[in-house]
Amino acid sequence: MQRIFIGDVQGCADELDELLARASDSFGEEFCLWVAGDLINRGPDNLRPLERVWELVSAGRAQYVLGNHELNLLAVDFGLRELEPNDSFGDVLESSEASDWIDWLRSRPLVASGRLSEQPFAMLHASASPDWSFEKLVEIGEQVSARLSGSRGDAIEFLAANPSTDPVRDALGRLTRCRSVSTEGAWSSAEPESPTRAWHREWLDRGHAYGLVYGHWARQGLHVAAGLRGLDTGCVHHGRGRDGFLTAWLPESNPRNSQRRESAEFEVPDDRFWQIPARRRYYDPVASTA
Ligand SMILES: [Mn+2]
Repeated sequence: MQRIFIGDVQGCADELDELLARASDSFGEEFCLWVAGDLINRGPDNLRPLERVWELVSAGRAQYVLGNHELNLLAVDFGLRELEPNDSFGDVLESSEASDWIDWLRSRPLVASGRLSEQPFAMLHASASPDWSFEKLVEIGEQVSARLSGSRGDAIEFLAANPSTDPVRDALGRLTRCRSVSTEGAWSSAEPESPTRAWHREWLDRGHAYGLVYGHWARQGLHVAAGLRGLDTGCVHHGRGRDGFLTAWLPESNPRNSQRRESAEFEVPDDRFWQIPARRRYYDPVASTA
Protein backbone atom coordinates (compact mmCIF):
# COMPACT_ATOMS: atom_id res chain seq x y z
CA MET A 1 0.00 0.00 0.00
CA GLN A 2 1.50 3.27 -1.17
CA ARG A 3 1.82 5.83 1.61
CA ILE A 4 1.02 9.43 0.68
CA PHE A 5 1.97 12.04 3.29
CA ILE A 6 0.35 15.46 3.00
CA GLY A 7 0.92 18.80 4.66
CA ASP A 8 -1.58 21.39 5.86
CA VAL A 9 -4.88 21.40 3.92
CA GLN A 10 -6.58 24.06 6.08
CA GLY A 11 -9.95 23.79 4.39
CA CYS A 12 -8.62 23.78 0.81
CA ALA A 13 -11.15 21.14 -0.17
CA ASP A 14 -10.78 21.42 -3.96
CA GLU A 15 -7.02 20.93 -3.82
CA LEU A 16 -7.40 17.92 -1.50
CA ASP A 17 -9.96 16.39 -3.87
CA GLU A 18 -7.59 16.97 -6.80
CA LEU A 19 -4.82 15.22 -4.91
CA LEU A 20 -7.08 12.30 -3.98
CA ALA A 21 -8.22 11.98 -7.60
CA ARG A 22 -4.59 11.81 -8.69
CA ALA A 23 -3.91 9.20 -6.01
CA SER A 24 -6.85 7.09 -7.20
CA ASP A 25 -5.72 7.39 -10.83
CA SER A 26 -2.22 6.28 -9.87
CA PHE A 27 -2.89 3.62 -7.25
CA GLY A 28 -6.60 2.76 -7.30
CA GLU A 29 -7.46 1.99 -3.68
CA GLU A 30 -3.92 0.87 -2.91
CA PHE A 31 -2.84 4.00 -1.07
CA CYS A 32 -2.89 5.19 2.53
CA LEU A 33 -3.16 8.92 3.20
CA TRP A 34 -1.05 10.30 6.07
CA VAL A 35 -2.37 13.73 7.11
CA ALA A 36 0.06 15.85 9.16
CA GLY A 37 -2.62 17.95 10.87
CA ASP A 38 -4.32 21.31 10.26
CA LEU A 39 -6.76 19.70 7.88
CA ILE A 40 -9.11 22.57 8.78
CA ASN A 41 -9.36 26.34 9.34
CA ARG A 42 -8.69 29.51 7.35
CA GLY A 43 -9.82 27.89 4.09
CA PRO A 44 -13.23 27.82 2.41
CA ASP A 45 -14.61 24.35 3.25
CA ASN A 46 -13.72 22.36 6.34
CA LEU A 47 -16.47 19.73 6.34
CA ARG A 48 -15.51 18.21 2.98
CA PRO A 49 -11.85 17.54 3.95
CA LEU A 50 -13.04 16.09 7.28
CA GLU A 51 -15.49 13.81 5.47
CA ARG A 52 -12.86 12.65 2.97
CA VAL A 53 -10.34 11.83 5.68
CA TRP A 54 -12.98 10.26 7.95
CA GLU A 55 -13.95 7.91 5.11
CA LEU A 56 -10.35 6.90 4.54
CA VAL A 57 -9.60 6.47 8.26
CA SER A 58 -12.73 4.35 8.62
CA ALA A 59 -11.58 2.18 5.71
CA GLY A 60 -8.15 1.75 7.31
CA ARG A 61 -6.60 3.86 4.57
CA ALA A 62 -5.53 7.00 6.43
CA GLN A 63 -3.61 8.23 9.44
CA TYR A 64 -4.51 11.69 10.71
CA VAL A 65 -2.73 13.55 13.51
CA LEU A 66 -4.08 16.69 15.15
CA GLY A 67 -2.67 20.15 14.52
CA ASN A 68 -3.12 23.43 16.35
CA HIS A 69 -6.18 24.31 14.27
CA GLU A 70 -8.02 21.12 15.25
CA LEU A 71 -7.20 22.01 18.87
CA ASN A 72 -8.49 25.54 18.26
CA LEU A 73 -11.77 24.04 17.06
CA LEU A 74 -11.98 21.86 20.18
CA ALA A 75 -11.18 24.87 22.38
CA VAL A 76 -14.03 26.89 20.85
CA ASP A 77 -16.45 23.99 21.29
CA PHE A 78 -15.24 23.52 24.88
CA GLY A 79 -15.88 27.19 25.67
CA LEU A 80 -12.18 27.88 26.26
CA ARG A 81 -11.69 30.20 23.30
CA GLU A 82 -13.80 32.60 21.25
CA LEU A 83 -14.38 32.06 17.54
CA GLU A 84 -11.97 34.59 16.00
CA PRO A 85 -12.52 36.58 12.79
CA ASN A 86 -9.94 34.50 10.87
CA ASP A 87 -11.44 31.16 11.98
CA SER A 88 -13.39 29.49 9.18
CA PHE A 89 -14.41 26.30 11.02
CA GLY A 90 -17.85 27.65 11.95
CA ASP A 91 -19.15 25.26 9.27
CA VAL A 92 -18.08 22.32 11.44
CA LEU A 93 -19.39 23.78 14.69
CA GLU A 94 -22.74 24.65 13.10
CA SER A 95 -23.24 21.31 11.35
CA SER A 96 -25.87 18.91 12.68
CA GLU A 97 -23.05 16.43 13.37
CA ALA A 98 -20.83 18.87 15.26
CA SER A 99 -20.65 16.79 18.45
CA ASP A 100 -19.70 13.69 16.43
CA TRP A 101 -16.90 15.62 14.73
CA ILE A 102 -15.66 16.94 18.08
CA ASP A 103 -15.58 13.46 19.61
CA TRP A 104 -13.94 11.97 16.53
CA LEU A 105 -11.29 14.68 16.40
CA ARG A 106 -10.30 14.39 20.03
CA SER A 107 -9.80 10.68 19.54
CA ARG A 108 -7.26 11.27 16.75
CA PRO A 109 -3.59 10.75 17.68
CA LEU A 110 -0.92 13.43 18.02
CA VAL A 111 1.84 11.12 16.83
CA ALA A 112 1.53 8.42 14.18
CA SER A 113 4.48 6.13 13.61
CA GLY A 114 5.69 3.35 11.41
CA ARG A 115 8.65 2.22 9.35
CA LEU A 116 9.78 3.31 5.92
CA SER A 117 11.90 0.51 4.58
CA GLU A 118 13.74 -0.35 7.81
CA GLN A 119 13.79 3.10 9.38
CA PRO A 120 11.35 4.05 12.14
CA PHE A 121 9.58 7.36 11.56
CA ALA A 122 6.86 9.47 13.11
CA MET A 123 4.42 12.00 11.73
CA LEU A 124 3.34 14.92 13.89
CA HIS A 125 2.07 18.41 13.22
CA ALA A 126 4.73 20.83 14.45
CA SER A 127 7.74 19.46 16.32
CA ALA A 128 9.38 16.91 18.54
CA SER A 129 11.60 17.93 21.41
CA PRO A 130 15.24 17.59 20.32
CA ASP A 131 15.79 15.36 23.36
CA TRP A 132 13.11 12.79 22.58
CA SER A 133 14.13 9.37 21.38
CA PHE A 134 11.72 7.64 19.02
CA GLU A 135 10.32 5.56 21.88
CA LYS A 136 9.91 8.65 24.07
CA LEU A 137 8.11 10.51 21.29
CA VAL A 138 5.66 7.64 20.79
CA GLU A 139 5.10 7.37 24.55
CA ILE A 140 4.42 11.09 24.92
CA GLY A 141 2.00 10.99 22.01
CA GLU A 142 0.10 8.22 23.80
CA GLN A 143 0.06 10.18 27.08
CA VAL A 144 -1.40 13.24 25.34
CA SER A 145 -4.00 11.16 23.49
CA ALA A 146 -5.08 9.46 26.72
CA ARG A 147 -5.87 12.85 28.27
CA LEU A 148 -7.66 14.21 25.19
CA SER A 149 -9.70 11.16 24.17
CA GLY A 150 -11.25 10.26 27.54
CA SER A 151 -14.41 11.88 28.84
CA ARG A 152 -15.36 15.29 27.46
CA GLY A 153 -14.90 16.78 30.94
CA ASP A 154 -11.38 15.37 31.20
CA ALA A 155 -10.54 16.72 27.72
CA ILE A 156 -11.76 20.21 28.66
CA GLU A 157 -9.73 20.11 31.86
CA PHE A 158 -6.67 18.96 29.90
CA LEU A 159 -6.86 21.70 27.27
CA ALA A 160 -7.41 24.29 30.01
CA ALA A 161 -4.45 23.04 32.09
CA ASN A 162 -1.42 25.21 32.73
CA PRO A 163 1.54 23.96 30.64
CA SER A 164 4.04 25.22 33.21
CA THR A 165 2.68 22.80 35.83
CA ASP A 166 1.38 20.02 33.54
CA PRO A 167 4.15 18.47 31.43
CA VAL A 168 1.72 16.51 29.26
CA ARG A 169 -0.17 19.71 28.41
CA ASP A 170 3.18 21.33 27.59
CA ALA A 171 4.01 18.40 25.30
CA LEU A 172 0.71 18.92 23.48
CA GLY A 173 1.75 22.51 22.72
CA ARG A 174 5.17 21.45 21.54
CA LEU A 175 3.76 18.75 19.28
CA THR A 176 1.27 21.12 17.63
CA ARG A 177 2.69 24.68 17.74
CA CYS A 178 6.46 24.82 18.25
CA ARG A 179 8.80 26.37 15.68
CA SER A 180 11.79 27.48 17.73
CA VAL A 181 13.70 26.29 20.79
CA SER A 182 16.21 27.87 23.13
CA THR A 183 19.45 26.27 24.28
CA GLU A 184 17.88 26.08 27.77
CA GLY A 185 15.15 23.79 26.43
CA ALA A 186 12.25 26.28 26.22
CA TRP A 187 10.08 26.26 23.11
CA SER A 188 8.01 28.84 21.26
CA SER A 189 5.63 29.02 18.34
CA ALA A 190 7.57 32.08 17.15
CA GLU A 191 9.96 31.77 14.24
CA PRO A 192 13.58 31.44 15.34
CA GLU A 193 15.51 34.58 16.07
CA SER A 194 19.00 34.37 17.53
CA PRO A 195 19.70 32.99 20.07
CA THR A 196 16.74 30.66 19.52
CA ARG A 197 17.00 28.10 16.72
CA ALA A 198 14.55 26.23 14.54
CA TRP A 199 13.49 23.15 16.52
CA HIS A 200 14.63 20.87 13.68
CA ARG A 201 18.17 22.27 13.65
CA GLU A 202 18.53 21.34 17.29
CA TRP A 203 16.86 17.97 16.62
CA LEU A 204 19.24 17.26 13.72
CA ASP A 205 22.26 18.03 15.91
CA ARG A 206 21.29 15.11 18.17
CA GLY A 207 21.77 12.64 15.33
CA HIS A 208 18.54 10.69 15.83
CA ALA A 209 18.16 7.53 13.77
CA TYR A 210 14.42 8.01 13.18
CA GLY A 211 12.71 10.17 10.58
CA LEU A 212 10.06 12.85 11.07
CA VAL A 213 7.29 14.09 8.80
CA TYR A 214 5.67 17.34 9.89
CA GLY A 215 3.69 20.39 8.75
CA HIS A 216 2.76 23.70 10.40
CA TRP A 217 5.43 26.01 9.00
CA ALA A 218 4.10 27.53 5.77
CA ARG A 219 6.49 30.46 5.81
CA GLN A 220 9.43 28.08 5.91
CA GLY A 221 8.03 26.17 2.92
CA LEU A 222 8.96 22.67 1.81
CA HIS A 223 11.71 21.34 4.06
CA VAL A 224 13.79 18.48 2.73
CA ALA A 225 16.69 17.47 4.96
CA ALA A 226 18.14 14.11 5.94
CA GLY A 227 15.65 12.61 8.37
CA LEU A 228 13.09 15.39 7.92
CA ARG A 229 10.25 16.19 5.56
CA GLY A 230 8.34 19.40 6.33
CA LEU A 231 5.30 19.49 4.06
CA ASP A 232 3.38 22.69 4.83
CA THR A 233 3.62 24.72 1.64
CA GLY A 234 0.84 27.14 2.51
CA CYS A 235 -1.97 26.06 0.20
CA VAL A 236 -4.34 28.38 2.02
CA HIS A 237 -1.78 31.19 2.13
CA HIS A 238 -1.41 31.42 -1.64
CA GLY A 239 -0.16 34.87 -2.47
CA ARG A 240 1.61 35.38 0.83
CA GLY A 241 4.98 36.08 -0.72
CA ARG A 242 4.94 32.88 -2.78
CA ASP A 243 2.53 30.57 -4.57
CA GLY A 244 0.63 28.17 -2.37
CA PHE A 245 0.58 24.41 -2.90
CA LEU A 246 -0.78 21.32 -1.27
CA THR A 247 2.28 19.09 -1.07
CA ALA A 248 2.34 15.31 -0.91
CA TRP A 249 5.39 13.15 -0.26
CA LEU A 250 5.38 9.65 -1.74
CA PRO A 251 8.48 7.97 -0.35
CA GLU A 252 7.54 4.59 -1.80
CA SER A 253 6.93 5.84 -5.33
CA ASN A 254 9.41 5.07 -8.09
CA PRO A 255 12.35 7.36 -7.56
CA ARG A 256 13.90 9.04 -10.55
CA ASN A 257 17.12 8.79 -8.62
CA SER A 258 18.05 5.17 -9.24
CA GLN A 259 20.97 5.44 -6.84
CA ARG A 260 18.61 5.65 -3.88
CA ARG A 261 19.14 2.92 -1.34
CA GLU A 262 16.13 0.93 -0.24
CA SER A 263 16.77 1.71 3.40
CA ALA A 264 17.15 5.45 3.05
CA GLU A 265 13.77 6.99 2.33
CA PHE A 266 14.68 10.12 4.28
CA GLU A 267 17.86 10.83 2.33
CA VAL A 268 18.38 13.88 0.12
CA PRO A 269 17.99 14.97 -2.60
CA ASP A 270 14.43 13.86 -3.11
CA ASP A 271 12.01 14.33 -5.99
CA ARG A 272 9.16 12.15 -4.79
CA PHE A 273 6.67 14.98 -4.27
CA TRP A 274 3.37 15.98 -5.78
CA GLN A 275 2.38 19.60 -5.62
CA ILE A 276 -1.20 20.71 -6.23
CA PRO A 277 -1.31 24.47 -6.89
CA ALA A 278 -3.78 26.51 -4.87
CA ARG A 279 -6.64 27.60 -7.12
CA ARG A 280 -6.69 31.06 -5.61
CA ARG A 281 -5.73 33.04 -2.57
CA TYR A 282 -8.12 31.90 0.16
CA TYR A 283 -6.87 33.70 3.18
CA ASP A 284 -5.63 37.22 3.56
CA PRO A 285 -4.11 37.32 6.98
CA VAL A 286 -4.57 40.49 8.98
CA ALA A 287 -1.60 40.64 11.32
CA SER A 288 -1.90 36.89 11.76
CA THR A 289 0.94 34.50 12.50
CA ALA A 290 -1.02 31.32 11.90
MN1 LIG B 1 -0.32 24.52 12.28
